[in-house]
Amino acid sequence: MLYSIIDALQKSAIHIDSLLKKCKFEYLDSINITGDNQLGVDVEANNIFKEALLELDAIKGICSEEENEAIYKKDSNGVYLVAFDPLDGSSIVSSNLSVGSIFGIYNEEFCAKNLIASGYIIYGPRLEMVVAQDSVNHYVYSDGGWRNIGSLTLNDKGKINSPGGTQKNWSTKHKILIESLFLEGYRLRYSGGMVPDLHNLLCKGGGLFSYPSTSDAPNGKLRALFEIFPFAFIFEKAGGEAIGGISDGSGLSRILDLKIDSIHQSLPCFFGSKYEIERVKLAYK
Ligand code: P6P
Repeated sequence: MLYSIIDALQKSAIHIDSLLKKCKFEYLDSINITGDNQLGVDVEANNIFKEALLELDAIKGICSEEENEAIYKKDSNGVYLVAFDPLDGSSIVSSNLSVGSIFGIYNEEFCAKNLIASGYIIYGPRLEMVVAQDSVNHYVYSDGGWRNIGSLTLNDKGKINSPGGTQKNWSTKHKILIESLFLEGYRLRYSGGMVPDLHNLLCKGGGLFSYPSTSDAPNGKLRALFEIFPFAFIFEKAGGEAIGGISDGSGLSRILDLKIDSIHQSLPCFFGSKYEIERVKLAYK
């Protein structure tokens, strides 16, 4: 049953990749529920995933960054729910930087503990897809077909520091943490696209990606259900860790233990190799 979902996502990816090559990057008058401006291709990508998924018997419902509410099928025998960000990073697509789609497959309920598989598609020089279940499988689309090119794993310690958020709005402890990694020789790799930035960590053995609580975004910016939970699942399956939430003095929590109150809720988040996540835990204790 999961195969039919992955197959639908792979077919959608090919369609969206060809859309992106058509350079349709005009902004619409609309904004989505989290206040992001919408490109025409954002809405088209959303419709492609929505149609492809809702026609599957396995699907009970979906929710999308571009939809105000979750959509549940009437009289469905399906048990799977898919939460997706149809085109993440569309603000950088006009600069011809890589962007992506993110998805999480939930069993019966949209909550972290019911996440059974997740992944992303990256629209870059190559069209690629990563799917995590028991392991993290890496696929490339070439010569008209998807090919499994291996699995992605994280070293216990990496070399990349990928710090998100407006730096002047970082807390002092966050500034000290990020600076301390650079002083240890970590390399700055940050494009402003969550998918390519996290894919880079997964391909290059690890490090730290952070989007913390900031004075202008106390709950962070990235959305739990269709961005953070899927990547937390991927990073844990790749041998790393993912922590976040609001540090109420007791420190940060494992992301996949967190509960959310609304489908568009954002969370402060940290994804990385074990050594770097340990440094975050100490900094935020
Ligand atoms: P900032 C893109 O708009 C996005 O949602 C993620 O893809 C990315 O990680 C983040 O925002 C970048 O945000 O505030 O660093 O520009």
